[in-house]
Amino acid sequence: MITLYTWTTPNGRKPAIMLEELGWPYQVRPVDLGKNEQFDPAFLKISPNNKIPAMVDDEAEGGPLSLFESGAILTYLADKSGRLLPASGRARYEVLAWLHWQIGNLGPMFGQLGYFAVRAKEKTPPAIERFTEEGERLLAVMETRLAHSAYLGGEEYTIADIAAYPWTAAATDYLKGVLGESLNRKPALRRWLDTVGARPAVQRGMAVLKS
Ligand SMILES: N[C@@H](CCC(=O)N[C@@H](CS)C(=O)NCC(=O)O)C(=O)O
Repeated sequence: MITLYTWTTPNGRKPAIMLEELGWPYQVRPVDLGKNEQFDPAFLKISPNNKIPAMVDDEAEGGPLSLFESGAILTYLADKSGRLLPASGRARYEVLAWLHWQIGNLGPMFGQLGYFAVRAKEKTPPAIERFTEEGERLLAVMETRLAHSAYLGGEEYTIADIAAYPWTAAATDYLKGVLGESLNRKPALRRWLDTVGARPAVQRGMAVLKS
């Protein structure tokens, strides 16, 4: 059995979407970030960086495997299933490049933008400006890529799309006030959002822990 430790945030959605795509049974353990449960010592043993998502696979080769970092979890599940990531060659590295682009860019920048523009009680204009500019730049990077490629990692839907979807969808929702206009001027990106968002597994993964 796979246990997914997660919460209702974009990073937490990624492995839920992947597990829904695979159709594998898994149990969800909520880690309520609002109650600081990510700092619980028991959770720290699974996720030493105090962040969700994390995952334990009791049936991993060689014994139970505990993993943190969404990129590692997605890669592991893709390799274990043989799906949504080419097994070798150039196509694999192209997908991994876009997966790592999401982990190192889209997630952290949108996360900071969400904090400064939406969640922070005290507003800091230079920080909002800096992360809005960076957020718009990243949306433009996606638009350029998707104008020439059906999906982020290439012509097939892969874990690179799963990683980027929950964060990009935030620009239509939680971050709409700061990024919505910029997103509306990006037809290739809107087409990708509609295509990926129409997948039943994506809809189920996005709904995990939503009451
Ligand atoms: N690079 C990590 C980022 C994980 C992350 O930032 N998770 C956030 C939720 S979206 C979190 O757990 N925040 C809790 C905290 O910062 O205390 C990944 O991709 O898994």
